[in-house]
Amino acid sequence: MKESQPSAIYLKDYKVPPFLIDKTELTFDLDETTTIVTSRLHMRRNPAFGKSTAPLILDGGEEVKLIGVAMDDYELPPEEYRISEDKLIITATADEFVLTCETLIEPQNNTRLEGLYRSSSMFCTQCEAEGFRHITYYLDRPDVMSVFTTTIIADEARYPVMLSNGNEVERGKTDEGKTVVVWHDPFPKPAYLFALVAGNLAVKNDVFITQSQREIKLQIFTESHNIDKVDYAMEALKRSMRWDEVTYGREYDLDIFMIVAVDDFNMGAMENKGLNIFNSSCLLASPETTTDDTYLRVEAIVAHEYFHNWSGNRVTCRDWFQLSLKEGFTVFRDQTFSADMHSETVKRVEDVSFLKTAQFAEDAGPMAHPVRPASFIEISNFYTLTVYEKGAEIVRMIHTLLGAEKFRAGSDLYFDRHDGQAVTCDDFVAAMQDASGVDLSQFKRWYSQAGTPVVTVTDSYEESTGTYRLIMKQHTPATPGQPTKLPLHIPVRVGLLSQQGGALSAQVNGVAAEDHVLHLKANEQEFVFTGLTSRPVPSLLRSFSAPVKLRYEYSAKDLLLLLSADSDGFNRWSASQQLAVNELTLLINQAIKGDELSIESQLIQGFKALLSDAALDPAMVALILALPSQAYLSELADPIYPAAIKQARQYLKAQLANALSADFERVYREHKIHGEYQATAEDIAHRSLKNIALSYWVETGDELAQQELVTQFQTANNMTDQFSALSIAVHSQHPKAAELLAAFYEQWQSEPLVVNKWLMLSASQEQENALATVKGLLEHPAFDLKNPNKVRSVLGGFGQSVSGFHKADGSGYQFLADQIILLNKRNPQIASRLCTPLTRWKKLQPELSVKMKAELERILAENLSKDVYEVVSKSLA
Ligand code: B3K
Ligand code: ZN
Repeated sequence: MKESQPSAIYLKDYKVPPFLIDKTELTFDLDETTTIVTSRLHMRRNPAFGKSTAPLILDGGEEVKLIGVAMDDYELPPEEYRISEDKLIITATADEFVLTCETLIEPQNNTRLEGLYRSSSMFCTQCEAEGFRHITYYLDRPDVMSVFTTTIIADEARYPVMLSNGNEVERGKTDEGKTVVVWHDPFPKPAYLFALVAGNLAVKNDVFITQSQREIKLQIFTESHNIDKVDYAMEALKRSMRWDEVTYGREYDLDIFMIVAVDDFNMGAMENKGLNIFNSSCLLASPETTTDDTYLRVEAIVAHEYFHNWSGNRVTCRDWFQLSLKEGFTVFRDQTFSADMHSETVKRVEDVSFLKTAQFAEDAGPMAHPVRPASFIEISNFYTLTVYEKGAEIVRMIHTLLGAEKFRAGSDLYFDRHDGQAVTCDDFVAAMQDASGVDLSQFKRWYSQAGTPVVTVTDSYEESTGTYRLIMKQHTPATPGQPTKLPLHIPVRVGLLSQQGGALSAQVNGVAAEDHVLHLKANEQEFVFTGLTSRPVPSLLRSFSAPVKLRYEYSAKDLLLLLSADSDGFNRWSASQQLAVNELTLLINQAIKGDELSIESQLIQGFKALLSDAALDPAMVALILALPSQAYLSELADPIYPAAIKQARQYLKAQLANALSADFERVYREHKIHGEYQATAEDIAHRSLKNIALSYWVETGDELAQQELVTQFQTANNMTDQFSALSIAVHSQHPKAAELLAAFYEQWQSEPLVVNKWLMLSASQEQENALATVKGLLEHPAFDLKNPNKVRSVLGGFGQSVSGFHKADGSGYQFLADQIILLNKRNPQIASRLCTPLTRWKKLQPELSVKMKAELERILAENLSKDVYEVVSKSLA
């Protein structure tokens, strides 16, 4: 452990910056080992700070070497400044001055992948949240917005492409024959949106004509061997640009928009102004190498980063506590975009399923925090599902409360009022409220209260008056630092069905409708429906109108009715999940007791009807057929018995497969697509149903099914079908699983993104020697500790292997802890992310819980980065 532990910073301590930087002029003399950065910062004291003689304190990184510093061209002697840890402190300054700093950095040795670093043979940057300070000394905070001019000097032969934000304004040569390129970005921006790329890159060009008839040059850059895989991303970009014009009235502002793909990247992508940088796994796509899921992910991330140009760049965050201002809103925007491009219901089911699995688990764990956190030690740890996904749910609820038209008026007001500013979540809500006249004062608590609210519903029906009553109670459990909670304003969308499944119109407060948004604001509240003639079945929380856990005692009969007849597609899925969860819970309890598993599954009847109804959307059928995941069942369980959950899922799947074997075989055959691969909603839907049907059919052990799987693997014309066949083989203990895994690697070894999928699948296998397998993968030529995608594939895959990760002797946890300790110094952000599975220790069955806790304690005894320290210490608190 370190002598002094890193300390937290608090939202309540926010102060405006004492200095502003109107203009930032940067020169990079690029070199792999030593790059010289010269900055000229046009600074002045901030009038909003009040009169002050406060010293100038610039943020830096411990590895940034200061060569010299001058104020208005007066070279400061060492006694006029000091460097304390990672800050450059200049005591005496004028009210307005130009500060020149010359610094030296070593991109080659930058393994954190923050600041300026090398990926393959190129230079690239990542500055959000606090990466810019690893390039040069600066006021590295989002409320300091500056106009950047960037000069790049490099050897043209190796770096013919040299890019930064904005427009290229000059190109020339130095006396030594190096190339000099100057970029100017007219839009003031915080340093976190700065970007630089240099490399020998291929480019795909295109154009987009905006709604006001401006021509925008579009460019996607990759290493040359990947340039044939960017067409889909380019089309997705154009669709996003058009959609933002139509849906939000937002037009692109610069004359050029560039995207660059890099292989070594800590996360998915980054919205730098005019120069987005992408993890190649989130940009490249081709039918042979990319699955349907990844196609959709590429489209969504291209859209997300593009949408940030308004929600993030033109209007940015005042401080990092407000991160959800841009992320929650932008996730909501990309979710709606994808829904518009494909199927609204399918998209909603996928998003909610993810939220309920992963964000709910975060909310129930030691890192639980509000969407607008009140404090943090390391901001990189707060790029969380809570800030992103729950943040998007908050914006969605505002949309529900205001209705589409007023929501648009609110977003127009927000963008107009705050263009060019760095603002807060309160400013966002104020714009929504001012434009709509809807009171959001209680609603705002969603930003500051952590934890998932539980809404418990009971009902009664009065035959004589045809009156139906719903009584709703809300309760938000305690979370770290927040023992008690206030009631939230929760929009609960409700419809009523007759016992035959027909939609009923009923009156609430004098308004008759088939669908009502109820405003739950008190801890307990009654809602009265009138005008009924018989007892209805309630369809509650339609479209998942609020991110809460809903408790209502549905009978299996009610759930089957909702599954077959609800007009709300989301709740049909939800009913099937609830049925499955109820049955799996019984089975899990049998498994924990060591009893023989047995159940009369009601799902058989429900699934049979689905499989025979040709009118249904195959994508929805596929989603309903997918049993609740190991991760979701773990979130619901307390304590978690991983092996019992796995056993219960396998048992139920086999029961369903055996009972409906002929239906699965038929559906598998009916949904085969003949012809060329297309990533359209329709084809994706057929493939998803076909492949889940295959997974059930294979589960029966039928030899014909096993043969079909091998044929699909060998003859598929697309990665979705080939990889589905392989995954099913691996997870169903198919006799040829090992052979197919080897063949797959052999076929795709020269495609790193496909190899990553292979690494993940190999690491996730359920087998006696799972731990030995994963250790072997770390030694495999395809593995590379420097590449975050590969680390995530192997260690993320391993986390899914119950027999490997949750090995009874704790050796799986020990292995993960070893990897975290190894990466802690090299790449703190990645190391910190890897801690997530260990943060669940308190909920694990007792024998495993102590072993997991011991590994966290072992990590805490190391000399830790802020990133890892924060997660591990909070987990043990
Ligand atoms: N804004 C970036 C995320 C940056 C993460 C920094 N640790 C990508 C995005 O959300 O669009
Ligand atoms: Zn984002």
